Amino acid sequence: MSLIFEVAPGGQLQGSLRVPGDKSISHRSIMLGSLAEGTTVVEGFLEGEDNLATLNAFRAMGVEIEGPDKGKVTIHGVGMHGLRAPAEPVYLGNAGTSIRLLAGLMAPQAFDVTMIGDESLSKRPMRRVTDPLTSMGAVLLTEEDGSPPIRVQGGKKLKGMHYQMPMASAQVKSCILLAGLYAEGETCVTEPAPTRDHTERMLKGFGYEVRVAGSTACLTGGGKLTARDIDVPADISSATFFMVGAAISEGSEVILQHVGINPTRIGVINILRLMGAKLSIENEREVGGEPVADIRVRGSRLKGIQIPEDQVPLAIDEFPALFVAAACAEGETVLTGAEELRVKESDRIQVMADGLQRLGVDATPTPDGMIIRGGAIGSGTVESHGDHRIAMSFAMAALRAEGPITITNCDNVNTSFPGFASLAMDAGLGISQRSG
Ligand code: SPQ
Repeated sequence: MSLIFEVAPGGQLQGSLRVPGDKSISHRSIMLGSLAEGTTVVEGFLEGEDNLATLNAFRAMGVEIEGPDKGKVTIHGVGMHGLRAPAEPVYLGNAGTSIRLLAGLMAPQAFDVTMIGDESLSKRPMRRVTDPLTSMGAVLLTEEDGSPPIRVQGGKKLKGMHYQMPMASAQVKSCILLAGLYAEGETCVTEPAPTRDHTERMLKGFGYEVRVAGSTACLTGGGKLTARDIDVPADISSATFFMVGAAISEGSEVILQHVGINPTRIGVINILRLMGAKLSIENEREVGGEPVADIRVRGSRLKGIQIPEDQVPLAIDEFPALFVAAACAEGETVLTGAEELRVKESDRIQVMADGLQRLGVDATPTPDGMIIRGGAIGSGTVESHGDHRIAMSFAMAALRAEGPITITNCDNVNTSFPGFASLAMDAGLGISQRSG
């Protein structure tokens, strides 16, 4: 039995909404809070399954963590060397961020750890982190094809290095920097394009010196983290479903409250604006080292565009929803330079192309992107392949569909957006859930 979304066609989105906390920042708050000296209180923590997996991993390594209770988590940090060997393999569910960042943190520990995940995580590539960690002196074993489990052998001394990342990945960058906290000397990571910088910002917030110059971030191992309180903004990746939903449906108007608008995450805003969306950023402010704003979106006629490649890493998780926007736009939208989409929770190029075609949309997958010609969206059943972002994107497509859309295998929406269906229903989406 799995969760199925049934979404009635048409309608509008209205209202002032607050989507749950940022998934990337919530993961990092548990990791750094656990290793800090002192007590870290986190507000706005995302109580999604991915973040709970991270939280449980640190509990299993001896960290006392209270909550979550309505987004509040209190972490009693154990210091850089206070973690204890977990009694069992650490289960990280669907969370790519968790396993990859933890690989960096586990590699220098004194004990062995095995990290496992669900069916989707067990297929995702880990060499992107195990190869550079091995160069630093770590010993990590994966399956022959580089997929999890990751078995980390403890007791290794790491040496700092300068790593030139072959792909734009915040997870790889963060993994190496976190390992660098324990390494001898300096660890630097140079990225080929800007990626989300929550790790660097949060490390600085915990009092750790991170030197950023251009595309390179460096730190020196052997320091300590000092506890501090964290206010997690609403996740722009979750807000995206409502931004796209409002933009594609005439008469809609939504305000997304308190959304994180870190410049390394705002590709979706830039791309929707290029497509002609009526979108304004209001009440900009800074909360705990991260920029935050309210985002107002009104329904409008969108036009197809060539998506600038420099926006790709800044909108990497937003493409399933942006493909739906492209299907509703006038003319052709072309995405290139986004081959990373093929190694997410699902192959997001193929799975979105299959679903859109199923609904009668002219969508052609390419090795590194997609070509979509906007037009009518039909009706039918689409398979989410257990990918939360695919499920929520097709739910929003129903706003412009000619008939109902059924989406199968939606349980994993809870990994990043618990309460999605009820918030969407309150905003006006004709969504219901059943198991089948
Ligand atoms: O954690 P996970 O499963 O990898 O989650 C995803 C998502 O869609 O929620 C990717 F599938 O987000 C990643 C994102 O794509 C979260 C992330 C981070 O917090 O550092 C970075 C991005 O991944 P990458 O591989 O580009 O570094």
